[in-house]
Amino acid sequence: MQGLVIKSTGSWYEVELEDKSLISARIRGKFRMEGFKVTNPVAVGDLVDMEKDKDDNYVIYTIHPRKNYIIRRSVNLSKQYHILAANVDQAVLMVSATHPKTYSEFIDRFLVTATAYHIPGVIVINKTDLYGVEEMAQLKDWMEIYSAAGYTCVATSVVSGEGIEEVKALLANKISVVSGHSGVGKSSLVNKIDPSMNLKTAIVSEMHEQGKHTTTFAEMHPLVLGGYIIDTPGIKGLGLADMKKEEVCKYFPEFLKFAVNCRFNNCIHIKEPGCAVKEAVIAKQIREERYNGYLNIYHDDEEIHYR
Ligand SMILES: Nc1nc2c(ncn2[C@@H]2O[C@H](COP(=O)(O)OP(=O)(O)OP(=O)(O)O)[C@@H](O)[C@H]2O)c(=O)[nH]1
Ligand SMILES: [Mg+2]
Ligand SMILES: [Zn+2]
Repeated sequence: MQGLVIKSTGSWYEVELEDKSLISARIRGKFRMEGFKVTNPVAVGDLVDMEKDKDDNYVIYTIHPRKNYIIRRSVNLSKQYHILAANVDQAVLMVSATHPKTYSEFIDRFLVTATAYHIPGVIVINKTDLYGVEEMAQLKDWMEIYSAAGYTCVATSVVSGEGIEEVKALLANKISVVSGHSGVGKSSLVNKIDPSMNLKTAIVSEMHEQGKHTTTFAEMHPLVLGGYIIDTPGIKGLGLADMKKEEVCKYFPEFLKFAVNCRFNNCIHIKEPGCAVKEAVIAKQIREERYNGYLNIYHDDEEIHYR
């Protein structure tokens, strides 16, 4: 019997069967992940095979191969990892030009992480009803910059209804992780597209700030339009990706087609001679903001942990 794990408490898993009914299951035996130790072998988003034991309890005995997963260190600097979610179709970052303002640096970081996880990034720019001239210019810039980089962008307002149908279409029948700073309107947007969700606001997230030694378990909320929203208190910025400094440029998709023409094949587009990426920035084929975003991330060791 096959099912989709939609909630995990550590020892029990809530699994949705093909007929949409929910059951509780345990795991049997050891599940190993190659390369690193994990604190939770099964995560939300996992497709699993189960059978009933002699007491009629469901037992998970196989996890299907994952197309991707989001992990974080279970405790800062420890060697153990916690899998937050598996088989994610898209990582949606909700931002706003005001109340609160999201900084482009944060968006670039988020996209690097999502891209490194092989999860398509989507930017939802909310609260357009509050935008004046300056914020409208920011909105236009973001739309241009991130669309050109290959990411889907939508402008929305929970108040005016702008973009809501577009968001519905984006979320339908997909597993989406929704992130963004506190107050940008994540819960409001989700409640708007699916009033049955009735998501709590503000309070929840405060208790699970990043860096604390709490193990947070994600939960998938089924949408009436089909698909699921994963709202994980603790991964507002998708957590941290482990990568070498030199790898960061690989996760700026719009650099790649130019990078093949760099003189050195290990060019990281910082100060190498004959760098086609830097030439493309000068020729305005790559947005300067994105290149600067890259430099910021490259030179900053704080949020992304380098190996
Ligand atoms: N004007 C305006 N206000 C909005 C919009 N979307 C949300 N809000 C308001 O912004 C505030 C924060 O919204 P929430 O949905 O709680 O934000 P959140 O992203 O879920 O915040 P956390 O749960 O703390 O991470 C609420 O007062 C909402 O009513 C919008 O499009 N326009
Ligand atoms: Mg919320
Ligand atoms: Zn280069």
